This record gives sequence, C-alpha cells and structure tokens, in this order.
Amino acid sequence: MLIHADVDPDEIGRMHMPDVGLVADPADVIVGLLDRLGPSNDVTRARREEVVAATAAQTERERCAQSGAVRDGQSATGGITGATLCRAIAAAVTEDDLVVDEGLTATRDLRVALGPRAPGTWLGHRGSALGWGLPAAVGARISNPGRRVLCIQGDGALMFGVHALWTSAAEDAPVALVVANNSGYEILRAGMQGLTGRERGPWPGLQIVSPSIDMLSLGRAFGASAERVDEARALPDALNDLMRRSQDGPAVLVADITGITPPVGGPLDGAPGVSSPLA
Ligand SMILES: Cc1ncc(C[n+]2csc(CCOP(=O)(O)OP(=O)(O)O)c2C)c(N)n1
Ligand SMILES: [Mg+2]
Repeated sequence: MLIHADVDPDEIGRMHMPDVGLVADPADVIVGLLDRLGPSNDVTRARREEVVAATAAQTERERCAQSGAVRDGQSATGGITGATLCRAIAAAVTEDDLVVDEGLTATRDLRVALGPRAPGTWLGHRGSALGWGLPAAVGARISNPGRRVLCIQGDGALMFGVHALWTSAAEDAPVALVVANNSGYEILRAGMQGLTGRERGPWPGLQIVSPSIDMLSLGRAFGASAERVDEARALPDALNDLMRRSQDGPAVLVADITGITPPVGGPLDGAPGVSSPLA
C-alpha cells in the first residue's frame, strides 16, 4: 500500500497517486506506523532481508545493463563509465580534500566509492537547481584557503554556473573541476526511457551535440587550465595532473563519459494523453 504523507496538501498525489494521502508531518506518520507494526519478529526480519537482497540484485542488474559496460563498471571499449570515474576520483583525493558533487548520472556511485567522509569534506545533491556545484566549490575554497577542492559537474549542470571559474581565478581561490561530459541531459533521457520504454525518441533538447560545446576553450576563456581525457586507463594520471594544476589556478579536466543510465521511473499508469505524444 502506498501512503503519501506531506505537510503540503498540494503535494499529495502530484507525482504518484497514493492509496492513502495524509496531510501530516511525515516523521510523526512514520513513528505512528512503526508503533502499530509492533516490535520486529522473525517474519519481519526475514522480509527485511529479502527486500535488501532484492534491492542489491536490482542495483547490480542495472549496472550490468548499462550499454557498453560489463561487470564492475568497466567499459568494453576502454572508455570511461560513470563507475570508472567515481572509483578513479576516490583514489585521487585524500581524506582532507573537499569533494563537491553535482555529477548527476556520472556520479551515482561516488558516495559508495568515496566511503565514509568527515563532515565538511563532501558536499552534494542529485539535481535540484542545477548550477550549484561550481559556485559552492569556489565559495568553499574561499572559506578554506588551505584545502584542495575537487568539484564534479555534469556538462549540462556546468552551463548554469560555469562563470564561477572566473571568480575562482579572480579571488585566487583555485579549484579542480571534473566535467562529466556525456553530451547531454542524460538523467532526463533516462527518465523518458522509464516513461516510454524506449531508449531513444523524438525528444527535443536532451542532447548537447549540434553544435557540441568546446569545454576546453570554455574553461580557458574563464582563466582556467583545461585538459581532456576519454580513456579509462589514462584517467588516474589525468586526475593527478588536474589536482596538481589546481594548486596554481582553477583547473578543468573534461572527462568524456560512455554508456547510458538505466531507465528512471516508470510509465504513468492511467495518466491520460501522456504516453502517445512522448513515444
Ligand atoms: C535550473 C535548472 N534547470 C533545469 C533543471 C532540470 N534538470 C534536471 S537534471 C537536468 C540535466 C542535467 O544534465 P547534466 O548536468 O549534464 O547531467 P546528466 O543528466 O547528463 O548526468 C536538467 C536539465 C534543473 N534541475 N534546474
Ligand atoms: Mg550530461
């Protein structure tokens, strides 16, 4: 049974129609539900283990389903998958470095790859108001002058705040920036795939290809040094070089990402007029 509790009545049923809608503080609702369920017993514990195992298996299936990727996130072509990028970043940073994540689909595995971090050494969101990442990284560097700061931005998200590179140079607050470049708004494509069941469709505006954006020139235009990497085996050296360059001024590494993200969400059952125009 789907229960949707929200303090805002307008939110209830806005995305998915619940079986029960409750205008209430979700924390109180959860406490009330737990009270009614009573203490856990063997049956509930077994059920919980089942759900955890099924979720882990589903996650593994999604990883393997990424086109061009095989087990363990390695690209069959030697290109850079999101999983490869995350592992390489985790190896390139120290526990004192500040990591700022606005990589969206490319950094789905970053939190796991990084492992536990001390408060104040990892900042992230998964896509609210795009463009937050780089300005946040520069601001963090200004308030932590001695700290190395590594920011990861999706190529789309970067367009909303790229000028912060200039601030980084002008304020002598250098940061390292990895651009996770998949030439488009991949999270939105994955959402459309979830909605329609099709990998591609006549969906305008999801790719940044014609023309593509010259990210190296863009970085240099704002006073940063800039390099590109498109092979997994070259990534560790490219990241070390990025961190070294970032000691002298804002530094950009454009990492071309291969593979596609598993579908996000599902069809809107019964929503009139949704499926045909999108498919
Ligand atoms: C200011 C703003 N505009 C638009 C959106 C809608 N939006 C959410 S994710 C996304 C795509 C992000 O693309 P990118 O940063 O390249 O990451 P990718 O999905 O390719 O991993 C867009 C356009 C938003 N969240 N915020
Ligand atoms: Mg993108």
